[in-house]
Amino acid sequence: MVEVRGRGSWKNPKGPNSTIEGQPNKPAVHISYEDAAAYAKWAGKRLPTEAEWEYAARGGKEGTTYYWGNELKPGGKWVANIYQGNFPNQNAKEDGFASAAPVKSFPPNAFGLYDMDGNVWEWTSDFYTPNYYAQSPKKNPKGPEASYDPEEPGIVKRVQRGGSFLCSDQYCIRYKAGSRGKGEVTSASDNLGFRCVKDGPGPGEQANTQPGKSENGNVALTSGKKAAFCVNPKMTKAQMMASAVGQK
Ligand SMILES: [Ca+2]
Repeated sequence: MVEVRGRGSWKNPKGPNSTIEGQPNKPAVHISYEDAAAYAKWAGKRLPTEAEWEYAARGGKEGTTYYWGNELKPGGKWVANIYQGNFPNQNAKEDGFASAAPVKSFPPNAFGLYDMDGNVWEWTSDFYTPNYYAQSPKKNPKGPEASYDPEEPGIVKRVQRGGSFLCSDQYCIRYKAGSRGKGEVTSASDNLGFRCVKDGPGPGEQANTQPGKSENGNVALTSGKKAAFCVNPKMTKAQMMASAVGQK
């Protein structure tokens, strides 16, 4: 990652001479918040709030160490793409992947959502502040009105969630439930992507599809939630390429 910083793009993730050909199912990366939000709007969707993301990641679980449960390796198996070994020089890739894995390489959660944890970080729509949730609205909080990072005041940042293939127990451990990241809105990296949500019918509103499904097949969070997350985890390189040529 380090050697291509500042030169990669979603079409050239490892530098100007690299390509995404042959790897359409890997998550699209090197995309800033502004570009991710613009893509979501173009697609008739939006980025999730941090609270929506958290709800989706839990998949109905409460208070577990990891979103998938309390054991790092349930049944002795890795269930998310993170970093094993001596960080950052000795990637043991016990989970099978040294960098981003194709989407759906690991089991979905109880909501049918893939890769909420690990693989690549995901932008959310919330502005970043360190303590918003100490006093946030209890119902459907949408983030603070503006960002404030005491470490870099004046830099506009949004919240990132989920951790990535670079998260290690020797480093950020951001695959733990509740972990948060942050990023300046024009920044991008090869371990950062996004996923979209689409508003659906709320409680008491008539659904035009079968319960639990939105019109495009996404799984609704619950009958009481409006946002529906894409079952297809994270925007893939193939989807981004289709967008680039004007297709949905
Ligand atoms: Ca890995």
